[in-house]
Amino acid sequence: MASCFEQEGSLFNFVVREGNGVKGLLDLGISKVPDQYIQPPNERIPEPSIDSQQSLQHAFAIDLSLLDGPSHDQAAEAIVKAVESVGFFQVVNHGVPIQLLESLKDLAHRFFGQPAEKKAVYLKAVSPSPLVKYATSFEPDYEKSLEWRDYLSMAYTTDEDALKQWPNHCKEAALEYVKTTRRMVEKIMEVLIRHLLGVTADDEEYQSRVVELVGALTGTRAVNMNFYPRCPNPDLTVGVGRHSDPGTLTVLLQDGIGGLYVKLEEEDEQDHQHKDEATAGIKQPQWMEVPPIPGALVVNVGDSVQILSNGRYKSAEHRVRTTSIQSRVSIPLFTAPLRTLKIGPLPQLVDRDGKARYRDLVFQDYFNNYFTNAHEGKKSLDYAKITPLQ
Ligand SMILES: O=C(O)CCC(=O)C(=O)O
Repeated sequence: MASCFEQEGSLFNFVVREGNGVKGLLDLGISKVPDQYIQPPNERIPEPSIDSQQSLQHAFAIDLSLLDGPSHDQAAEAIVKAVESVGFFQVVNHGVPIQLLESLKDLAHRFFGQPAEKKAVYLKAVSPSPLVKYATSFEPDYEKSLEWRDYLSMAYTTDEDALKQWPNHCKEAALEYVKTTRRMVEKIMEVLIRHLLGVTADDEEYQSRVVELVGALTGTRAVNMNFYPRCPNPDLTVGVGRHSDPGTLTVLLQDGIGGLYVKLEEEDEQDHQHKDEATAGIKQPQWMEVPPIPGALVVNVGDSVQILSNGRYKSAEHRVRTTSIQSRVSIPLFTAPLRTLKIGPLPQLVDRDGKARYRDLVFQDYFNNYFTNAHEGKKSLDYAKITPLQ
């Protein structure tokens, strides 16, 4: 196998430019990952230890249907607490049909199981639609080591565009996913915004403002299908490197393989007042596996929400470990602010906190900066951070 890629850049061309992806590499019968996939030691993900304490704490899922009944306040409090501490939680009774979730996972396997030439038609340089992109790793041109993942990205504009331009074999299910997740995303964001403004669900004066803000913050949507082929060296590689998402909320469907990790944030002087017992007193970064729960969806908060909340809410830093046993799929639905929206800390919070921790910026600029860097934890937020004068 090694002889296939002796020439400088030939592996990169094979995997990235010609669209064979990691799947194509594995199909060559490799028994060891090529050097280009070996991560520096500090980025490697150790084999999971049974740290029952931490995974148990977050192994439960919030019943989202409770938001519509007499237990609204308890469910809302659980959401706020999760977002103030780690920036992620899982939900059940979310309103997205379980059958749809099952079929999305099947369709992802079917898409990536196709010969490379069928997938390569969606490589960015040749894709028949600006809405559809098939790729590998994250941003290979900016990365020192490649990530062990192939993916398909489908940006949503209108139902009509989706049905015309998204790949035939998954367009209907992916569109249904966009539609059926919409209400749950709005409900969660309404809870988060009301809490920031200190208003209740029956406060009619604020209701239309909250709805309008949530609409603008979730106005951009995209569905991805991630494929992590089984990997001969999970100890040396990453499926996805440490990162937070740039947008608002991500809803993620994962299969039963496991491997998604969320970081419990390090202790940060500025953040003391917003800690809860889940993360209080933690000095070193610790990672917790997000256990697959059948029928549940994972929700995580993106950088835009951390900015808007002046740091009260945390965007979740997460990463994915590879596995040698079976290929894994996940299907995230990304929601983000409208590209033209100016985002910045809510003025009420700046008044309350006495200072803004982030500057106001147009979301498109944040997005462009995000996608011209390799994954590097929450460094993406530096673009918006106001650094105190020394
Ligand atoms: O596959 C996962 O569990 C996470 C995927 C992810 O972080 C991403 O697509 O940005």
